[in-house]
Amino acid sequence: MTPSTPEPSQVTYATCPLCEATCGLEITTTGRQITGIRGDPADVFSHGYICPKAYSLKELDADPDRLRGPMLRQGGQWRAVSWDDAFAEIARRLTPIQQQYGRDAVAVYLGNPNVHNLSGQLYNTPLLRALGTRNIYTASTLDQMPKQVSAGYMFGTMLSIPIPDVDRADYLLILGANPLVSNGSLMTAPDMRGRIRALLARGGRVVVVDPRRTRTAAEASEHLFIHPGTDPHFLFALVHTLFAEGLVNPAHLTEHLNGIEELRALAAPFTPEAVAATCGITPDVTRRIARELATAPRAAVYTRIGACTQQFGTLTSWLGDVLNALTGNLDRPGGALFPRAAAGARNTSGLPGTGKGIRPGFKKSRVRGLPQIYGELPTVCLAEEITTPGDGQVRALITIAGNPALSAPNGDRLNAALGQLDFMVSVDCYLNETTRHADVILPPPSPLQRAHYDLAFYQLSIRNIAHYSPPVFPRESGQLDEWEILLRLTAIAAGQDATIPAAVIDDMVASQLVQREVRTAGSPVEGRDSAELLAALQPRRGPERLLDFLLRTGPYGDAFGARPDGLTLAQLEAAPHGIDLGPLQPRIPEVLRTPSGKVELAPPLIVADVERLRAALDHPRPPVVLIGRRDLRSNNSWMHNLHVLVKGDDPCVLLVHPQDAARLNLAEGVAARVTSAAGSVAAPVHITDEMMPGVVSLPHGWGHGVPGSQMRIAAEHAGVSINRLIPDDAVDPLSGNAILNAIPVTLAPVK
Ligand SMILES: Nc1nc2c(c(=O)[nH]1)N[C@H]1C(S)=C(S)[C@@H](COP(=O)(O)OP(=O)(O)OC[C@H]3O[C@@H](n4cnc5c(=O)[nH]c(N)nc54)[C@H](O)[C@@H]3O)O[C@H]1N2
Ligand SMILES: Nc1nc2c(c(=O)[nH]1)N[C@H]1C(S)=C(S)[C@@H](COP(=O)(O)OP(=O)(O)OC[C@H]3O[C@@H](n4cnc5c(=O)[nH]c(N)nc54)[C@H](O)[C@@H]3O)O[C@H]1N2
Ligand code: SF4
Ligand SMILES: [Mo]
Repeated sequence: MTPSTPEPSQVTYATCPLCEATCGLEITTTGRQITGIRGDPADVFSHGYICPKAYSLKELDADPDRLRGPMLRQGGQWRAVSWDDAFAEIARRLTPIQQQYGRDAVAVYLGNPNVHNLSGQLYNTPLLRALGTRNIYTASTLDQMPKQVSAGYMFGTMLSIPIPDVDRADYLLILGANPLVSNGSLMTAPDMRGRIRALLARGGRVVVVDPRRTRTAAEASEHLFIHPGTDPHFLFALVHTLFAEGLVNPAHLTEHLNGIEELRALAAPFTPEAVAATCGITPDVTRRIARELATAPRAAVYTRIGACTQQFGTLTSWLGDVLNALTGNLDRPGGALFPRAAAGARNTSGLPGTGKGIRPGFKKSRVRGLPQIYGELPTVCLAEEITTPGDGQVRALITIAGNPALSAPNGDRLNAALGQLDFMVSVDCYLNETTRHADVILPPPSPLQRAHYDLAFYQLSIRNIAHYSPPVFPRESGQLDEWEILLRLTAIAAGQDATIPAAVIDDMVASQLVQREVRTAGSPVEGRDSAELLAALQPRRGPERLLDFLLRTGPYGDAFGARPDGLTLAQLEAAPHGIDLGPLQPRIPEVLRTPSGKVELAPPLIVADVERLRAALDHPRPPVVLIGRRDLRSNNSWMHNLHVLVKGDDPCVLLVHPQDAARLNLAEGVAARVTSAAGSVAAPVHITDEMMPGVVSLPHGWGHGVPGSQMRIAAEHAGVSINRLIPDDAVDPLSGNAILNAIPVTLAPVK
């Protein structure tokens, strides 16, 4: 035997793509083996911070259940096929459906990991255009759509979302978020625990409003229980108090605001006394919080998913920013500011200070008539669009990085609907609860085999950051990158030859992007020759070419020579720990894209919904309501096949307050039957006074082990799906967003 020379070990710096925090990782490898994953201490943003999910990337990469090649289902059996055969089959089945029933017959569902993936960010749009369907559904209407709508009306683009300046604030009012567990959302901020501790150490205060005493609440200066779904009443009472006590002081913003006097009138009915019983917060506490917010030197109100996924999600999202404006904290350091992202932000493109604003969609969903918002229909409509016969019925579905079978309301109904499709394609790495219904599955490479740049999250970040990371491992030979999969689907969707190589369509996508930009008024390359710019991007291809273009035409970019020291992708490649572009800076009025060029504090469609809110003050409260929660070692529905994350205590338990448990005869560790208008599940009870009495909680993303799925470890830790309990008949009307919290339920011990 000859002694083998040990392979040299190598270090790659990568951005963790799993959540919004964008932590820098230092990944050590030997050949195709990962020998270490740790936080990158030199990362300009995360400084070495990571959470337990980062380690799971190794297991995710190695997971034998993760699909490595295309799969085709025939006669109830799955078999591995070549890429060409997979695309040929898709063309054979999809095109006739488009031809016979029209473009709307093909629906698309885009899931959350698309926003964590350069391919999804850059190449879903060409596919959607080629499909030409109005049946576009995404996880956004299960999540942040209300915030996008309120931001759009107030500031002019959907991602102009004011971000709390956590590192400089003296006071934070947090509603419906648990960033110590979720690691932050619509607030990219690695190590929120450290940042909150620093805020408290400099004498600041953090107040958390939540029906559950969460980890974030436990870390805060004060926690207020609130009845689920009543945040807008509480926030309106704060607005009311500011006006009543002469505490409204927009300061530097005054000349940039429209609608202050309208707000005063709108807030009139919402006195602290009027909302007290509804919210479960006493008038003296409400007044004190209003005064604290108004008098803190630098404060921010932050609302997140618990505040979005409720009956009045858009009003709640709006009121948070109204408070930021009325207290003069909007757009000032230490308050809530707009990031200035290096690439891809609408609020850095075109002419500054004014724009078209946003308008609600003209198109409506076929069955229920709910409005299309930002080109999307509400995901709660998907099942009925599949099952209701008639012109425009959905007959085929493409899911990309989504698991609506577990993540969307009324899971039983949606699962039945998915089973009824004529044809379904999933771009996905697992054979799971959703993709088991597919006819063809096209798997992307492992997250460690692709480059990364957080196009979305740097638009929502507490500092301006730019960080590109290359793949840790090369792809296996023959494996397509996800953008190549999407472009081959694009060709099929456009009715073209299924064998057209991705590179050909990629050239068209790049050329269209460049041509659009040179025609954009206010662009740093306005009027330039697009052929010259395309040549300057050589020899890059795929996401790197598009990203380089977005960076170079972005606010820090080199504008292809016009700003010689400006940013390029090459500079990011030379900075493996990222580039810090500094703290957030005031951007009003330049950031605005409203037709008036002002911040619209009282947008007409939002104002029109206030009467519904006032009427809700008189509604009786159900005895028990259900809310969701997140767990640190979990990520929505799809990382439960990784032993490192699921070992230990069962996270899928029903949290119940001791008083409720006693009243309803529920015992610790014993299953309770939870029943709602939509369905019924049984889950083990955990009794804890961290819940508000009358409120119970289940996490989402569980309910594995269903027939036909192939995730062995997840099946051993199946849990139950909360979304079997969540009705799909009601939405926040302004955003079409699902209502996932404050669901009336009854509880009974399982005999
Ligand atoms: N009741 C209740 N329901 C909820 C929520 C809640 O709080 N309560 N939260 C909602 C929220 S905020 C969200 S974002 C949604 C999430 O809802 P979804 O986006 O529908 O579901 P995920 O669980 O994120 O599933 C992601 C899917 O993408 C696949 N995947 C992972 N990485 C990749 C990749 O790189 N490429 C591709 N092509 N596929 C990949 C996974 O295998 C999985 O099938 O759930 C929502 N549902
Ligand atoms: N570990 C982990 N991290 C994640 C995810 C995950 O699944 N696991 N998912 C990622 C995704 S897709 C997202 S969108 C983000 C979400 O990030 P966050 O918004 O921080 O999400 P949660 O941790 O669910 O926190 C929501 C909080 O709202 C509370 N809540 C529920 N109903 C109400 C209500 O009516 N009013 C108020 N005031 N509070 C309410 C819940 O008790 C909970 O504490 O997290 C991301 N990060
Ligand atoms: S906090 Fe998010 S980005 Fe950071 S290591 Fe954990 S999963 Fe990755
Ligand atoms: Mo989400």
